[in-house]
Amino acid sequence: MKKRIALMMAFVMVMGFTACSGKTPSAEQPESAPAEAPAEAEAPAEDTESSGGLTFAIVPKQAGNEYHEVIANGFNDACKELGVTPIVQYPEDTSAEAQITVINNLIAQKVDAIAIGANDAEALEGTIKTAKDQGIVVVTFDSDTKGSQVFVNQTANDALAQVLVDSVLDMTDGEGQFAVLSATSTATNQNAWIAAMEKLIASDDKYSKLEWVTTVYGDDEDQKSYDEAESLMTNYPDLKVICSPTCVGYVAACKAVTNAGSDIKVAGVGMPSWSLGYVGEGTCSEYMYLWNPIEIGNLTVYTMQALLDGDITGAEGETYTAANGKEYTIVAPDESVGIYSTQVIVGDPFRFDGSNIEEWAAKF
Ligand code: RAM
Repeated sequence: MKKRIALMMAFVMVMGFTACSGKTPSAEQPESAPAEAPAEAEAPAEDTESSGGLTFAIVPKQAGNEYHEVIANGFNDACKELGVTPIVQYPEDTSAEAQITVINNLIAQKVDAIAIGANDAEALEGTIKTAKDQGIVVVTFDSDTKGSQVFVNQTANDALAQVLVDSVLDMTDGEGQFAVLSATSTATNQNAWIAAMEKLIASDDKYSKLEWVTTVYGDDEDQKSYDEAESLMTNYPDLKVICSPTCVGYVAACKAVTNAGSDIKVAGVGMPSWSLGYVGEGTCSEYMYLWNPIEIGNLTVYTMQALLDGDITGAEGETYTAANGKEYTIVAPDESVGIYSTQVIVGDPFRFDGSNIEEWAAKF
């Protein structure tokens, strides 16, 4: 048992170091940035309160998915700006158990605050309670779980559901079959977005001719996601659109339909740097959406600091000025789609197409 724990400690430490030493994407505003560009990271004001000697840890969903590495880079940058020591520790796999192991190690290290991109909506609750009982601040980002003090949500669920469903409506020309290619079946964020899409489709007649044939799970693994996209093409010969609300699934679907020479269109959220060549006129995906993952990492740190400083408790309706100078309001949970924590929203979904994808691919 001791040996197993020592091995796991070694794993998370190595992963932590690897992530910390990763390249930091530039967050400078390009001169030609579109008017409604994803929010840019801004230099925070000097922190004078409680940053001395603090250690903040981040536990993303998985190693090897650059989306999470970019968030971790934003986390590291903001920690540096506040004079906080950052720790980035990836779980061994995408199970809740692997995250629990990492969180227990962080509790033992007596860190001051932990941010979790949760792989399960409920299974981490007991471990989070242990952390909070010891005075550790716990927030979630990217994907929520029960027990978090605040969920730093990349974008409002309804806003994302709206652009995803409208993309499907547009790419199917208003009617026909589409399928969703998700990440893991327990990912809170994926399930929240899927639930919000279902609610939206049921609420408006203009979506009544869309046929949602199935939802499949690529587990945010490149090959599995590609294989799932191929199976969709085989199993549903009349399929018009694959909608993937995960960066890994989105680009895998783009590759699968392009390699097959299929007419199927791909909608969803993607990383600009991965999606070059697949987004724009004449490709499988005229446009896609995302937000600025660097800012998720930044705001996660600022929110942890605000909780530690006592500026907020995490209650709905509280407002705070983050270290980037922007004011944020804590909004209600959305239990109807599986979000149990109060939320702070990073920004709106931003549309990437042939006109701007190259510019943003240089950043993330
Ligand atoms: C994937 C992950 C992540 C999600 C992004 C958009 O990389 O599933 O949780 O938020 O895509």
